[in-house]
Amino acid sequence: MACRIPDISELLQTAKEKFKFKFGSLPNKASCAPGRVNLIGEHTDYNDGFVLPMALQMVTLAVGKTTDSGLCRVLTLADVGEDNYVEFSLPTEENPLIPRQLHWANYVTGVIAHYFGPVVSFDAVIISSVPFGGGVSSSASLQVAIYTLLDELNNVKDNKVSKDEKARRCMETEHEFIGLMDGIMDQFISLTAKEDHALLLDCRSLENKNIPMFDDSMVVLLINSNVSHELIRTEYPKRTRQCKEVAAILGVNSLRDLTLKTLEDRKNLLDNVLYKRAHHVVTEIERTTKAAEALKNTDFVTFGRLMVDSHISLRDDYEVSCDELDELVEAALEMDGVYGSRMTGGGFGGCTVTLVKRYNIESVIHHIETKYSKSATFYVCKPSDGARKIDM
Ligand code: GAF
Repeated sequence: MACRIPDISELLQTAKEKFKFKFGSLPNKASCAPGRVNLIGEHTDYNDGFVLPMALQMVTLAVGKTTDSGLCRVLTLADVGEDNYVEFSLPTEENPLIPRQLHWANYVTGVIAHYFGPVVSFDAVIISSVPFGGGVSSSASLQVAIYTLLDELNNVKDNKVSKDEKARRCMETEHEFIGLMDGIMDQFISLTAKEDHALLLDCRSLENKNIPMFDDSMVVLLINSNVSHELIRTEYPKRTRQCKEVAAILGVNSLRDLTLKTLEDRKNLLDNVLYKRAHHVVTEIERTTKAAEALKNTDFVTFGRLMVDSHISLRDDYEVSCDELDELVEAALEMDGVYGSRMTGGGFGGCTVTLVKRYNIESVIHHIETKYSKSATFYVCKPSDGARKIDM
C-alpha cells in the first residue's frame, strides 16, 4: 500500500506545539522546502550536464522566532540518530561558524554561514516528511528551508537575492560544511519547482524550463528500498574525482564538453573504469534532453525506455546501484502498465522512481511488495511547488 504523506498543516501544527514546549512561546514565522525525485539525468549535475527532477509533496518545514539572546537555538524533530538539539552563538569575524560534530546541525550552521546578509539570533524547530538517507534530498530541503526561514526572520523581500544565487549558496554549504562536492540539482529544484511540472535544468548555465506533467493517466511511483545511506560515506566523492580525472586527461573543462564520438576517438587514453564512468555521463546527458522532449510530447513510452537505459548505465558503467535497487527495478518492469523504472539520486541505496499507468498502480505496488526481499516504502508522488513561506 502507498504510504500517506502528512499535510503541511499537520507538520506545522506539530512544529508549533514543540516550539512552544521547548521555548515557551509560539513561533511567528515558518517556511518549507520540498525533497525531490530526479526523473532522469543522474550524476550529470557536477559534470555541467542536464537534469530533469521534480519536487515532492514531502517537505522540510521550519518554524522560528527572532530573539535578542545572541544565540541560535535549533531543535529538529527528524530522526537524526544523534542529539537533536543545538545551540550556538551568532557568527562574528573573529568567531565564524565552522562545521560541528552534529551532522544535521552542519546544514543549519552552514546555511547561516553562507546566508547573503547578517543573521539575527533566533529559535527554531525543524520537522520533515522527506525520508532521511533515502536519496530524495532530505539535506537540500533542510538547507533551503533554513535559508527561506532566515529570509522570513529578516523580513527580506522575495527578489533581493536570485534563486540561482540562493541555490549556489546552499550548494556551497554542502561543499564546505559537509565536504560533499555535489552538484546544484537538489538545491535548485527545491527552491524553484513549480506544481505539476518537472524541471529541465542546464547545470552549466542554470537555464531551465518547466515541463508540464498534468497527465492524469500516469503516476510517478517512488519506492524507498530502505537501504539508507549518507552520500559522503559512499563512493560518490570517488565518482566526482574520477570525472575530473577524465576531463583533465582529455583536456576538457567538464564531461559536458564531450560527445560520444569525441569520447570514443580518445578512448585509448583512458583505462576501462574511467572510460565507463565517462560513457555513463556522456550518454546520460543525451538521454536527459531526449527524455525532456518525450515528456513535453507526453510520450511516456519513449520516456520509460530512456529511464531503463539510464538505470542500466548507472548499474553497469557508473556502478552506483545496489542489489536492492536492481531488484526493485526488475520487479517493476515485470508488470503491465509500467513505462519505465530506475534508481534515482546518488545511489548506493535510497529510492527508485517508476512511471506507471494509473489504472494499474495498486497491482504494481502489490507485485513489487511480494517480490522485494526486504521491506520497501511506496509513495505516489505529485510534482509540487518549491520553497515557500507559510502563513501562520
Ligand atoms: C546527489 C547530489 F546531491 C546531486 O548533486 C546529484 O549529483 C545526485 O546525487 C546524482 O545525480 O543527490
